[in-house]
Amino acid sequence: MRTQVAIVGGGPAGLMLARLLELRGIESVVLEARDREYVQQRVRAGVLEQPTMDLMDEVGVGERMHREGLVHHGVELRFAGEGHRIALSDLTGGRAISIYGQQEVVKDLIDARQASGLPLYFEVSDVSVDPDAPRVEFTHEDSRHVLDCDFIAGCDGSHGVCRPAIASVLTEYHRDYPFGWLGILARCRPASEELIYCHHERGFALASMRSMEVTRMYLQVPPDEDADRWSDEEIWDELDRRFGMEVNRGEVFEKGVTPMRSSVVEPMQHAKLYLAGDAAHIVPPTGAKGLNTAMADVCLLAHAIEASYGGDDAKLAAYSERALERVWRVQHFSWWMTSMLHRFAGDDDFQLKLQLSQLRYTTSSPAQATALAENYVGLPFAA
Ligand code: RFL
Ligand code: PHB
Repeated sequence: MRTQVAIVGGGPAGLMLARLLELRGIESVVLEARDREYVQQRVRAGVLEQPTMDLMDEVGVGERMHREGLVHHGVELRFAGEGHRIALSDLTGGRAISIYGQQEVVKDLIDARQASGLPLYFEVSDVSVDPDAPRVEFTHEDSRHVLDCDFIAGCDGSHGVCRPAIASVLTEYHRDYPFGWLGILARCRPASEELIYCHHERGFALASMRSMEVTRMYLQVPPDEDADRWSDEEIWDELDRRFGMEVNRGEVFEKGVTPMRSSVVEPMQHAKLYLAGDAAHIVPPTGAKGLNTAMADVCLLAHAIEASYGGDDAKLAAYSERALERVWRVQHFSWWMTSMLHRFAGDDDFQLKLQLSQLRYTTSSPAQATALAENYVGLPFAA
C-alpha cells in the first residue's frame, strides 16, 4: 500500500488532519486501534473554543455543532461562596465557546470521511512506524500490511506508538498534580446556564453540561481515588457543599476518575514523523484545552504539508517550533487555572489567601478578566 500521509490515530487530531488534507487534494490513510463504536462513545472533552468552531465550519462539518451545540458567552468563577461572571464575549470582541462533546466532533468527522469514501481502518493492531523510510506496518483483519508514505502523522494520543518510536531524540517536560477529577454524567438539567469553576476549601468543583438534559460535573479528589467508593448520593452532597447551593440531581450514567498532569515533548517531529495532539502534549482539563490544542496542531501541520507538496519545506521544518509556541501558552494557562482553583495537600492559609486574592483580581480587573477570557475562548490558530 502507498499513500501520501499515513495518519496513526483516529481521534480528533487524526480525523481533522485527514479532513484538512482531503480538502487540499492530499491523500491519507487513517489507522485507528479501536472500533468505531468505542471512539464514538468515549466520553471526554466538552468545550470547543472559537478557533475550533471556526475550523469545524471551514472543513464543512459544523452543521450539527451549530444545531445541537450550546454557545456560551460567559463562565462563572465561584469562590468564598459567591459567583462572579467572566463575560467572555464582551471581553474578546464577540468570541465564544461551544458545548459540544468530543465524541460528537469525532462522529461528524468519521461521517465526513466515510461520505468521501476515503480510507479509515478501525481495529488495527501491532502498529509500528519507521520515521526514516517512512513506513507504517499494521495488522488489519488478520492480514499484515505495509504502508509506504511521504509523511507519518503521529496522532495516536498519550498511549500511542509514535512518540515512543522517537523517544531517543525527545526531551520530555512533565508535571503530575497531586489530585484527580471524579467526573459524572447525569440525566438532569445543568446546575446553571453557564459553566461554573468553583474554588472551595474542600477542593475544586466544576459544573458543566452536554445538553439541557445532560449534566457533566467534576469534583477534585485524591489522584488514586476509586470512583466506586463514591455513591451517587455522596457525590451530589459533596457538589452541593462545594457549590454552596442545591444542584439539580438525576440518574448518574457515567462515572470515572481522571488523573491530572501536564507534559510536553520537544521537538514534535523527527525525520518524517510529525506528532500532533495528545501524542505530544497533555494538559490538566481545568482550561478545557486538550482537544482544542490538538486541533491547533493539525491545522498548522496540514498547512505545512500542503506547502511542502508545493515545493516549500520551510513550514514543515518549522512545524515543531511554531506548534510549541502555542502549546506552551496553553500549558501556562492550564497550569494557572489549575493552581488558582485547586486545594493542594499541605497548602497553608497563606496559600489559600493568595488564591482568593488572585480570584478576586481576576473577576474584578478588566485587564485580568480579559487575559482569562482570551485564553479561554482560544488564541488564534497559526497557519
Ligand atoms: P486521542 O483522542 O487520545 O486520540 C488518539 C487516538 O489514537 C488511537 N490509538 C491508536 N491508533 C492506532 N495505532 C495505535 N498504536 C494507537 N494508539 C492509540 C486511540 O484509540 C485514539 O482514538 O488524542 P487526540 O486526537 O490528540 O485528541 C486529544 C483529546 O482527546 C484530549 O486532549 C481531550 O479529550 C482532553 N480533554 C479536554 N480537552 C478540551 O479541549 N476541552 C475539554 O473540555 C476537555 N475535557 C479532556 C476533558 C480529557 C479528559 N480525559 C478523560 C482525559 C475531560 C476529560 C475528563
Ligand atoms: C467538560 O464539560 O467535560 C469540561 C468542561 C470544562 C473543562 C473540562 C471539562 O475545563
